[in-house]
Amino acid sequence: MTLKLGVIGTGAIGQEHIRRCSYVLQGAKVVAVSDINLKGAAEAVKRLGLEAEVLSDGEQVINSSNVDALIVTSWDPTHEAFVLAAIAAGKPVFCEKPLAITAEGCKRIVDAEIAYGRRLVQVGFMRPYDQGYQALKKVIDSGEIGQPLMLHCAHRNPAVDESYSTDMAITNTLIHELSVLRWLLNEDFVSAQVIFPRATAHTHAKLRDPQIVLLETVKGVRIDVEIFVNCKYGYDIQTEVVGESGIASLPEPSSVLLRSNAKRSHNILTDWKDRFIDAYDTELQDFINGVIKGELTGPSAWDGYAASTAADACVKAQNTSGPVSISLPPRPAFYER
Ligand code: NAD
Ligand code: NAI
Ligand code: ISE
Repeated sequence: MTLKLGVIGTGAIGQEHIRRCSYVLQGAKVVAVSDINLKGAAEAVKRLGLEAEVLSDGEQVINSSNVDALIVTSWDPTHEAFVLAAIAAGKPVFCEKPLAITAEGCKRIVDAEIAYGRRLVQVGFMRPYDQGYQALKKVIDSGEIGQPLMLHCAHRNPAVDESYSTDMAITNTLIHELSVLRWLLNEDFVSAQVIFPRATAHTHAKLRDPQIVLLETVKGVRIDVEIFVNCKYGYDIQTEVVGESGIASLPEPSSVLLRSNAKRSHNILTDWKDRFIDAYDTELQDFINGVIKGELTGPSAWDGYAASTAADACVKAQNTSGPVSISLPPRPAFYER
């Protein structure tokens, strides 16, 4: 069976996901796309050599009788409505992070999916599919460094444009850590605090950059995450886990050690597309296989809701001096793995 996909949002990651579904992965083809920038969508279809219809809006893609499943890669504030419409149409949907801008929005999706009676939603949290994160989790779970006590993390992007605002450092960027660290430690967060160091001269009026987010988990693990989205030098993701008897760090992407011009050096990546390229392939193949088998097992709407519950607290903490508590209701049996 070839799964017929509709893609809503043909920007940076939309085009990347279309390319991988069309030329890298097995079992699917893109048959329809849409974007509020219709010209951009038409150009993307041409550039990527697709035989896909360009429809005038996302609703048309969702309700097209030719489309079996959806990929939502439009801007963050549009995700919730498209996912709810996909559930209403009874179609599986892979939605880029965040599932919705607020926990309230994610909860509406969780409620709609439970009412539908079967999992239809996978969220684009790709880091659990990354071999580096998998190796780090294996070390933690083996007990080799004892119980995790503290984590030091960094999420650095070279630059963002003027549409990126202070709250997006949480809802658009930190959301990856809010999700992957729950998975890595197998526990939820109880509080968040945000600290603003001296601002970089490379930021703009709407963005306080960098930020430090301090998180606490149910078992008392303390986590600091530096978010620095105009760091200039590269795209750099760091996670160091300090345990009772040792320290485990996320592996660096492999790169040749160069001795030249009186220096020893490694290249640093500059683009998120390259840093997790294999993980994006694996997460989407998992989605395609899951839809064909009728059983989705990747990051769920509940995972999207849990991450956004913590994100809500972080956004509140950006405007509060002390910690803000985080409270997640028990996971419904529907989402037990
Ligand atoms: P982008 O701005 O390059 O692309 C977004 C596209 O969506 C644009 O082409 C825009 O015209 C279109 N769009 C906006 N509203 C729309 C609507 N209502 N209907 C149809 N199309 C619409 O952004 P991007 O970098 O591709 O990011 C897209 C999404 O992917 C975001 O939600 C982002 O958070 C997510 N993302 C995730 C990762 C990751 O590492 N998982 C990386 C990049 C982006
Ligand atoms: P982008 O701005 O390049 O693309 C977004 C596209 O969505 C644009 O083409 C825009 O015109 C379109 N769009 C916006 N609203 C729309 C609507 N209502 N209907 C149809 N199209 C609409 O952004 P980018 O970087 O591709 O990000 C898209 C999404 O992917 C975001 O939600 C982002 O958070 C997520 N993302 C995830 C990444 C990951 O690592 N998982 C990496 C980059 C982005
Ligand atoms: C982008 O949307 C992503 O998801 C990238 O993975 C992240 O590093 C970046 O900060 C976001 O803007």
